[in-house]
Parts: sequence; structure tokens; C-alpha cells
Amino acid sequence: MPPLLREMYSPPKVELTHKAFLMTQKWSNINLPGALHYVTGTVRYRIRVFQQDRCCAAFLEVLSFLLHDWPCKLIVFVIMPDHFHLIVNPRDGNIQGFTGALKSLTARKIVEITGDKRFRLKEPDRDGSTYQVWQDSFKSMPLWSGWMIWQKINYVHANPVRAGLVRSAKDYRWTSFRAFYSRSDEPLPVDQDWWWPDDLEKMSKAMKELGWNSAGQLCKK
Ligand code: NI
Repeated sequence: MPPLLREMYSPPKVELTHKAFLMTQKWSNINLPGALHYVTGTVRYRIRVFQQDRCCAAFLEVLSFLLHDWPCKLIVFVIMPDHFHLIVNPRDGNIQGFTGALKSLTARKIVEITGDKRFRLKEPDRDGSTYQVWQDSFKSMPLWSGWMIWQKINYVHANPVRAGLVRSAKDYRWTSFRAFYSRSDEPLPVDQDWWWPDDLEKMSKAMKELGWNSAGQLCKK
């Protein structure tokens, strides 16, 4: 193939972003201000508390309350029987803080609602709490390219279908599918605009600090 023609062929962008994507798995749980964050939380012992609609409703009530106090874009969400997934973009980039607040506020509610003794701790925690609802592990992954973001949006919305809970993603009650595609307010509205004005600036600064180039790859020095 003549060199010019070869150049005209589009570079393997997907492969590049895929590499970048694999990197984020290695580099997960980092705060990357200015990026969207994919967050997963799992209930301790995988107790299926969210089979109860009132627990799902309480979770979203707390999330909506938190979003008032903590400026954060909500892109998509799903509440599964024993875990949740969210894509969010907190204005201050503090994903660990935001998720921590969400988990501790929802934990209190879930203990109140279920009264499930399996959440009780044998001894009070260092912070004095007497129960634990969520698994300790914190799982978050920064997303910055369109490819990564759409891959995760589809993954989040496909959760209930893959788990065999519904035939079609739109039929699951505790997901942002209808809010996302039909701008429904039920069960909770999502943000159409995913970004804060200074996100790009923040993200390139953060990437530079991590030694990444704009494709999200580690620069060789
Ligand atoms: Ni899942």
C-alpha cells in the first residue's frame, strides 16, 4: 500500500483507547479530577437488600439529597439486588469522598429499614459505628474518552438484562435508562450535561501529574 494511502486509513483509535482503558483498570481507584468516574459498591456478604423496593427508594433519596449538598453530575446509575453502579462527576474531583459519603448515609438508612442483624459488627468500628452494610473495597475507575464512557453507560444499563431480571433495559425500575434516554424524572433525573466548565483543564493537569499523555498512556521518560 502506498504510504499516502496508508496514512489515510484511520489510525487504530479503538486499540489505543482500549489500551488506555486497560491502564485505568491497573490504575483504578485514583482521583482523576475532571474525568467521569465509574463507581461500584457491593453489599456485605452480598445480602440482597435491594430486592426490597423501599431500600432502592431510600438509596436514591439519599443520593438525591447528597447531590444537593455536593455538586456532582449524575450520568447514569443502576441498583442491582446486591450492588450498585454509578457514573458521576463530582465538581471537586473528590470521588473517594463523594462515594464514602453516599455509602455511609445509605448504610444508616438500610440498617434502619431492614434491621438485618448480619450487618452488625462484633465490636464497634474505629469511627464508632456498630454496623457495616457495604464491602470495604472501594471500586472506582476514571473515564475520559467517548469510547470508555459509552462502553460503561451501556454496561450499567445492561446489568438487569444480563442478570435475567428483565427482558429489556427500559423495564427495570431502579435504573437511569428512562431518565437517560427519555428524560424521565423517574426514579431520579440525570444530568444531560456531563461536564463542568473547567474539567478539560483539570484533567490535563491531573494527567500530567500522573505522567500520562492525552491518550491516557504512561509517557516513557
Ligand atoms: Ni453489576
